[in-house]
Amino acid sequence: MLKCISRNLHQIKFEYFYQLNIQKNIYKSFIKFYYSFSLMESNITLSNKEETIKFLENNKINFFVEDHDKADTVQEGLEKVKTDKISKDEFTFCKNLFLKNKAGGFYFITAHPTSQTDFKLLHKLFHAKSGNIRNAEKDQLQSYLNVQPGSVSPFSLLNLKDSQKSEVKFFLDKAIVSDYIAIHPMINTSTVFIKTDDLINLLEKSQISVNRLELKEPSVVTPSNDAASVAPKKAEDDGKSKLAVSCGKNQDFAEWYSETITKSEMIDYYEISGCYILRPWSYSIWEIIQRFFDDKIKEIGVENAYFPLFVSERALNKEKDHVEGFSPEVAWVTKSGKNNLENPIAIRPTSETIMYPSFAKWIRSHRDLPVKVNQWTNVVRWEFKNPTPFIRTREFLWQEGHTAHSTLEEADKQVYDILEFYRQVYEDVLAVPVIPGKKTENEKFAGGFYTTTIETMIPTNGKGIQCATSHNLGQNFSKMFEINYLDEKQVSQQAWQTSWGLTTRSIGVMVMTHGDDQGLVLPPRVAPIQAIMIPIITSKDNPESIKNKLHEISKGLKSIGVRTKVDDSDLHNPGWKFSHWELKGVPIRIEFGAKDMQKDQVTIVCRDNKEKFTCKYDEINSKIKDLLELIQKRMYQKAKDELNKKTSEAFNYDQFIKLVSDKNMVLTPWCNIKECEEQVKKRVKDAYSDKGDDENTAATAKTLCIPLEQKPLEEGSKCFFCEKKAEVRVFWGRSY
Ligand code: 86X
Repeated sequence: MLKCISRNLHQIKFEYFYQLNIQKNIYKSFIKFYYSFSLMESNITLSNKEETIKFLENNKINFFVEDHDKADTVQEGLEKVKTDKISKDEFTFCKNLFLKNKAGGFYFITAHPTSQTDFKLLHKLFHAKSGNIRNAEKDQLQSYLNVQPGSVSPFSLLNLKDSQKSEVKFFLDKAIVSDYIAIHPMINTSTVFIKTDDLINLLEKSQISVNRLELKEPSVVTPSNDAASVAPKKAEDDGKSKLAVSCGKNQDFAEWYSETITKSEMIDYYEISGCYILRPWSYSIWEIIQRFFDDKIKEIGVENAYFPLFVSERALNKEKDHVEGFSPEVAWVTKSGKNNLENPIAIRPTSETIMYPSFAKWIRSHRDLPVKVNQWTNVVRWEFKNPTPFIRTREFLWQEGHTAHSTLEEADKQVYDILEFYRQVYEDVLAVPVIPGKKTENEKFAGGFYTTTIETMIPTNGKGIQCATSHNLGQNFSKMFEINYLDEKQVSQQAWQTSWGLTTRSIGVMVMTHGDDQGLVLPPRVAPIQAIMIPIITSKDNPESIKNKLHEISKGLKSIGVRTKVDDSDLHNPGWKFSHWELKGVPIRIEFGAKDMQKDQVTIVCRDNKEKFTCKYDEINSKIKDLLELIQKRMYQKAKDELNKKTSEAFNYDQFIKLVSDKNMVLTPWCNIKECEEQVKKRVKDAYSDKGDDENTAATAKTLCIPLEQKPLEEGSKCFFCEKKAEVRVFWGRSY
């Protein structure tokens, strides 16, 4: 009953929100009146830029046009579309989506480039069942909008025939508030800057209603307002329903992940898209990772420091290759209070350009080398792809290490020492198997000489994921920043540099690797609580004697370094507590009641494989200590077996695409040529988009790494794709 009411309330809230979200534009009635005697001719056709411009001129619209290189994606558009006629914040370059629903209708959405437009959100906003909204087909783009993929813009809506107008609903993102809107005139080598109001008028005049849409989660249910705020009634307090994850990991992985990290109290959502709150349960995992890695790097002479959060435009742009391709992601501070800053300053996306001027000052002679500095900080990268907590977020925590050396060999050693520490963080601490390797030319950090990486794959969705990277920067940065030193012969030399980073993504990878249908499963080495102790008290028992004994056992365990907690609160019954701590992934549960007490024993349950057994008092300490190590190993082995099962070899494209589609990480003999990699990516992308398959359209294959350990290629091995001579074996995967 309670559940039922709460669900209905939720529904009402949802619908109310929905009505607020999608409001008919207020201009509508006014425009209707204003234009009632001048409704536009129906069935116009705009086929190209010239016709579009002519059309705007005929309608006496003020606008201007800028030509540019072809911009096939929003990202490219943001980089290439420029004007000096108005300032950056006076216009919005938009992303446009043409979608179809199962009922045969279409949605056209013009969104702010930073708004979320993932299918999960769209299904929620349009009350659609998962999978019912998809990208429209290429031939529908043609027959409805008369436009090629990549050039879709609201202008193409003017091509709708009268008979089609009722089939297509147009939505303009509420986040578009600028005076001007920047959209392609039927072709993406050119952009028209037009007043947003003028565009709305034009569309309305053509009998296309403009609905405004708020691209935001309709509601966020967190454990705090879902489960915990409802005082548990004993009868309902079975530890299921409100607390538990509502779907299986294999059923709907994205939903499973989102519920697992919120209900386990790792993450809370935040009102700014792409930013999340790390609650103590996840932050303390980060602290354990920090402690482990920090100790390791200090052993090889790295020192911690802290550099400022801000970077000037001049410094940021000093090394071209470094910023190239990244610039749309840089977040800028442009104001203080109401006043514009004379020189806007960027928030660090990474700190090469912040640290290296200091390196240049500090390094004079070969005796000053090596310099090895690390900092634990936050960074901001304003990503446009779908954010996912831990995995891809706009602000994240990391360590970034930067070193300078007098020889290339010393820099090489530094790069690989760090890579080995990263492997240990993942394999030994997080129990996640990884593959150390080198990035291909395409995938390496452009500002550097070569990039090493550890990679893994999430077996549930088959996506490859970069876990951490360690770069040899060569002398690129030392040239630009003049990091020079005098060698033994007093000759000026340029330093050799490295940089390396590990982020809070590691927590997300760990959750995805080990979690199960009941929620988190934490490897003992990172579990904030390793053994949760729950008293089982019935009305006949003396609660104090049971609780006291548990506290005594807990104290003993603490004294040998086990992280324990006695959950003796009276608020919840044991069943609720079991589910709660299971969901939070605590590796060991110790149950203790009157029956156990009579036999001088406790009952132990393992989170990972659900095994249950008893243990006598005097054996508890050694048993728990061993068990934690056993669970750690068992979890690693299980993850490793699953990864192996989904790792295969392919020797031609047909084998390759089958395996990639079947969520495998694929090792192939390869020519190691840049263009070949690009062609593979394109062919895979086309193969999926032809299918119009939602789940797969986002998936493209890319190289993960050239593994450091690989068996030698056989005589005469050919590249699996272009059939030139194979030079290496490379791992491919679907990409995040
Ligand atoms: C690349 C390189 C490197 C130190 C690491 O991978 C480890 C730690 N840095 C990071 N990278 C950028 O250089 C970059 C630059 C800008 Cl301006 C940006 F907006 C985003 C970036 N993302 C990654």
